[in-house]
Amino acid sequence: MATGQLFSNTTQALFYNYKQLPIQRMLDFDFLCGRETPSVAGIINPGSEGFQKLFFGQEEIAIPVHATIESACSAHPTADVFINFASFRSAAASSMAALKQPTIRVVAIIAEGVPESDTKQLIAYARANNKVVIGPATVGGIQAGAFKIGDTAGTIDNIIQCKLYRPGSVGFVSKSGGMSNEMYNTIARVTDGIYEGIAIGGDVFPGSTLSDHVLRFNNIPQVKMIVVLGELGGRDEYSLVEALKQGKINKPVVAWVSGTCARLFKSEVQFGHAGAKSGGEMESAQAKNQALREAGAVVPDSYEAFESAIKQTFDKLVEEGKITPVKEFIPPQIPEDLNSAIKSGKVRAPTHIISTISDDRGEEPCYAGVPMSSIIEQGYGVGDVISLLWFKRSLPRYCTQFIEICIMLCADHGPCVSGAHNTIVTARAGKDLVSSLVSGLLTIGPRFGGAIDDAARYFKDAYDRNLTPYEFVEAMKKKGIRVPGIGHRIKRGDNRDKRVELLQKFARTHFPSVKYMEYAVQVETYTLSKSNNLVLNVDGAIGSLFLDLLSGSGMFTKQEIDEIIEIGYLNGLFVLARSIGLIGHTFDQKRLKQPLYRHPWEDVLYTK
Ligand code: Q5B
Repeated sequence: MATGQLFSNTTQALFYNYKQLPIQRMLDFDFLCGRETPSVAGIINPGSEGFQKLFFGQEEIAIPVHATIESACSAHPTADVFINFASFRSAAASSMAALKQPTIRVVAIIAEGVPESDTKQLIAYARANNKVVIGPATVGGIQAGAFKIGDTAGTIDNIIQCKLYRPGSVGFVSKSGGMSNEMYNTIARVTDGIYEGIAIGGDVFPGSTLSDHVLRFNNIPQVKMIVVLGELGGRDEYSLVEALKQGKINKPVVAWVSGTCARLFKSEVQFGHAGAKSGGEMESAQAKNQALREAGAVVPDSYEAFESAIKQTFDKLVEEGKITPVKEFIPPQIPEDLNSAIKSGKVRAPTHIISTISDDRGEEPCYAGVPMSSIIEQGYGVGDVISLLWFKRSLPRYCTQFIEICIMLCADHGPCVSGAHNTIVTARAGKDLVSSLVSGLLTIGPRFGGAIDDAARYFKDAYDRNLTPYEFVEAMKKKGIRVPGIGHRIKRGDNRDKRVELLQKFARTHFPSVKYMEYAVQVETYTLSKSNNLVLNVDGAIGSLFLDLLSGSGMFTKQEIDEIIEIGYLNGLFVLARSIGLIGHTFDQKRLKQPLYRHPWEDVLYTK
């Protein structure tokens, strides 16, 4: 066990297991104390490497993250404190690994419930190698104005109130972390504050004991008086009694052992900590307080009188000229985190994204305000979900059914079409599902599958302007634009596209009006008179029929229809539908274990 100071304002730690809040609190404390270097040199997050962004005052810094204790120690050889935030299951193994590192001097173990046999091994190893273990089951400790372990002393507001941003004259050690926060406050009220405070933890076998730290404080010149808060259970306080009796401690010790109320209970009571149970008479709070009193410590009659006992002892030291109370100063202000400032209503910040179609913040996600459970319970289909997420409204059943028919009819059109071909070639090149799918989707455009929006645009414009099919087609020809939605590579006037017929049949039965579709059919009649392949294709059928859906359903204003057409919603139907087929083609090729595709030379015209 070390005999003097454990920390200074240049001490740096390695933090095991990434926990944003306690690390940020350490860095905020550093800033408050005016430290030049952050007290956390590195983070060990088993299995992952990189950097973690955190604030050091107003600036963001990148703290290196290491995958192993060994790599962290070799990267930061001057970081000699290991703060272990591992769970109780892995705390012992990681603490032992840290103790075995030559660069590590102090290990603080936060976890509660570490097996006692494991802790005993850690203690034995630490003592044999002159290292210090603080904990398990502790918040850690603090050297005021210099270094803080994890969550010790709580929030920045509390740290400022307890004046922990600058050193005082009191060395404090307790078992309980929670009570140490309370005592930092008490001590700040009646003395010039803490020099160093340690919570050894509430386990039966703490890594270091109350007396270990009291003896250490005795050797630190800046510590002028020592405050000890023990608790019932265990015999740790008796080694302090021995040290006092043997004259090893020459600074005033004010002590209190809590748990005097245990005698009010008829049976043995366990108070919070694993080690805090009354056991035999020797382990009672009363017996330990008496023994400490007899050994020369200042021990009040009750916890309530503890504060005044500390005050009297401090005042006496001031009177004797042994303490010159520190000059107060106002510590720098820590910028408040944006999130907490927003939460408390102190500031407002603009959002960066606006969304109107879905919300996952409540108990269940909602699509356009409709909760997931209603979607399922009321038997919504894919068409209804599309109508909520794309059109932000519930469309009548015949409309959502039409959407579903479009999806089903366009899901696939064999392996030879552009999209499927690309997907197949990509899958055979060994690429993953998403790459294969995307490579097929990228072929969708003005010639293949992606002519629905333009078909709707041009048919609407021509129909609304009362152009005859002849005027429309010839005007397009003059402009050198192929009529979107007309023409197909394999479909002919005498071999119509079955999909187009099915869509038309459904619409004629269910739609209130099919005026745009009928116009498209008239255009087809004219184009077929020019060439047998200039049929109304599936894109043209969907484009014209969707115009009928939008205008005939009464669910959209004229302005909304124009916006839908202008933005171009309708190619989305083909993209969505064809994804089903392209995924199928990917699986098919993988299942068939098809080799890399190479196009045959014979199929290429090599020419100059
Ligand atoms: N001509 C589709 O052309 C295709 C004309 C035209 C006026 C036209 C062509 C076209 C508009 C875009 C469109 C969607 C490229 C098609 C789909 C999904 C699919 C696919 C599948 C599936 C076919 C021969 C002569 C030329 C041209 C003239 C052609 N189209 N004139 N308006 N629209 N259409 N795309 O057969 O005088 O000889 O120079 O661009 O709606 O993609 O199954 O494969 O589900 O996967 O290569 O169904 O029509 O004809 O280029 O040799 O032209 O006709 O100007 O006249 P072709 P070309 P000329 S559905």
